[in-house]
Amino acid sequence: MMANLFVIGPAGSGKSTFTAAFREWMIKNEYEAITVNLDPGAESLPYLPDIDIRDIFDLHTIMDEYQLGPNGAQVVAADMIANVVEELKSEIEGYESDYVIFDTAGQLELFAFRAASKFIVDFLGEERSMLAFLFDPALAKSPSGFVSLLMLSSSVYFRFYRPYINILSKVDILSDEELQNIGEWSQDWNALYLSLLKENPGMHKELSIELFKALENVDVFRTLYPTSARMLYGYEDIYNALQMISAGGEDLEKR
Ligand SMILES: Nc1nc2c(ncn2[C@@H]2O[C@H](COP(=O)(O)OP(=O)(O)O)[C@@H](O)[C@H]2O)c(=O)[nH]1
Ligand SMILES: [Mg+2]
Repeated sequence: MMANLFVIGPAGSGKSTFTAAFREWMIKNEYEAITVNLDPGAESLPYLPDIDIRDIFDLHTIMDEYQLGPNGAQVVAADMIANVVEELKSEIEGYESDYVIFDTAGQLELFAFRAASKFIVDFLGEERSMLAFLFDPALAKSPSGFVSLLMLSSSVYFRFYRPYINILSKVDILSDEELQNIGEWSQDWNALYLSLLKENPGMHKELSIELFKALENVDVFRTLYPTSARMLYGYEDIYNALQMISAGGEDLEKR
């Protein structure tokens, strides 16, 4: 059984650090996992990727070749990954690893909202691909930020239409109270609705309860898995959740 996990989230939400920490947790627990860096613009990474898109092409060459600045080059690079998926796929297959963790481009929209990415996910194994969407505490700790992340996470789901889990990163920087609030909002639309009104009392005019009920109907209120890379905390629950999704509850064989 093989699984592909695509790590997605806003810039700075902790994707690369999550990739490093989850890999480390897996190896420690004697599971096989490899990492793939899909961010051609990564300056430095907190792990040594087994497979690295930067070995195939790099941003500076694209900037020179197409006369683009760094932002334009990032967009071109995001699309260019689609041209090298066969190469990526055979490299990945060479590892025969159960788990493949993909770290995606710093800016979420470069991965989530470019046509190439859906193709890449499907080509690399539609049936075995899952998404992990990271919630950055800096945004998630306010009700309005939390709602934004929920919607962004479901946009990504609609884009790829693969099973996904929501992950709260960097919980070591949150107070107990903040953590508790976030936990409630993630499960209970009414708690979120009330907190949002408290934050922006004027909002009651526009904010319809129907919106929240509709969000609940598309299953956005779900477990938000707390993690901290700094404390190597939370990865077992994530692993178990992914196993439930990918193998119908089966445990991976130990090496
Ligand atoms: N305190 C703390 N900081 C973290 C954690 N995970 C990531 N960070 C920091 O958050 C920043 C962004 O992380 P990075 O993985 O580069 O985010 P990316 O842009 O989504 O890949 C870096 O400064 C990380 O050191 C964590 O669990 N705890
Ligand atoms: Mg990164």
